[in-house]
Amino acid sequence: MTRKIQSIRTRMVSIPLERPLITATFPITAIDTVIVDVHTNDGISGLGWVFAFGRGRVRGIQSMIDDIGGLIVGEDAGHIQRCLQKMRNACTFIGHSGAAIIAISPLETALWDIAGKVAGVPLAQLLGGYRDAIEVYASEGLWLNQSIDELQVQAASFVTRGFRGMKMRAGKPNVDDDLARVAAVREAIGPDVKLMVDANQAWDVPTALRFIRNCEEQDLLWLEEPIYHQDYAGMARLASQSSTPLCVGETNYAIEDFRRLCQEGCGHFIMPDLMRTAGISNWMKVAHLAEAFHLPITPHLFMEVSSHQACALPNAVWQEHQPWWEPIWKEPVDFRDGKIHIRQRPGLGVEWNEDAIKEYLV
Ligand code: SMN
Ligand code: MG
Repeated sequence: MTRKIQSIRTRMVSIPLERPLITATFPITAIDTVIVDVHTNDGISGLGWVFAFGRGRVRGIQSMIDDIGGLIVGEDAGHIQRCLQKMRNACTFIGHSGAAIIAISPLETALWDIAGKVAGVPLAQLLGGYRDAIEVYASEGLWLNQSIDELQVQAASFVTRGFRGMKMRAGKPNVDDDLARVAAVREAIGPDVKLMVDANQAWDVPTALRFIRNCEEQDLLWLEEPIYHQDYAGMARLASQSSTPLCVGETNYAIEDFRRLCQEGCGHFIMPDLMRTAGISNWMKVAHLAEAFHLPITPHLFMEVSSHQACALPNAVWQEHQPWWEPIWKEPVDFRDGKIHIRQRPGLGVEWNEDAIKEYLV
């Protein structure tokens, strides 16, 4: 039976943060998000969302989603690859990265949600099924604008909440300050909790090497995006000299970019992002590509979707736990014992909290 895509609804919400966050490359004051619902002619609907920082930019992305989404109205909702190709082809002229690709992601994700509902199985199972829970690391804190005392208190609180890993940010003007902050967090959490550091592309190769040479005793699980994400040669040089594993990929878009990251030895962990891979299908291709290179993948953000993907993949490790969208869900993800457990519900298994959405609508 075919089921046609009948209509698409987009809404923009802005979820304010109690305290602005600082990363090495941009400040964050609110999570500006486009939420997307795709409806079929037999009453099944699927959802997706994307975000950026800055309402004007996000309004632009919403308008792209409205336009690109119009192209798949009338298509068979089960023809996900066909819809994806149609949407990508429509963007060839303006390019296969940035807002165009980001706009495709929630539409494609919603089609997978629909497919899961039609099959009556969780997305993790639809994608192949490997496990029912994935370990997560806390990522909602340890920002650059926190003092060392604040870092230590927050890091300890993550351990108390049951996290067995956490990620802190680096990229202070002086790299020795970063090293002191990492040492302070390690001291607060002890040797057994995994610690990751994200430099958000702030450094050049010599600065990254200075950090790497002096962080060895902190036993980091990975150092993320030490330098500019397109500097493949620099990443390969760093990776070959680094005693700390490197994690790369969250800012890359195309599967061809990921082929370079893998083939040229740019990192030890590959981190695909749901928005920048245009949704679930290409994200999974990146994960399978990494497997061919015997590299683990670790999902960037989007825990409500990517925990399903990770649970379908033998080479997935450590889902990022970032609860920015918790205020707009009816029910948060099932986080217990340091893991996200997949709920045995069809599709993504999440629903909007419409009352909350009304409150954040812009
Ligand atoms: C990150 C992603 C999105 C916004 C801020 C920080 C960071 C991460 O790179 O990996 O969580
Ligand atoms: Mg990152």
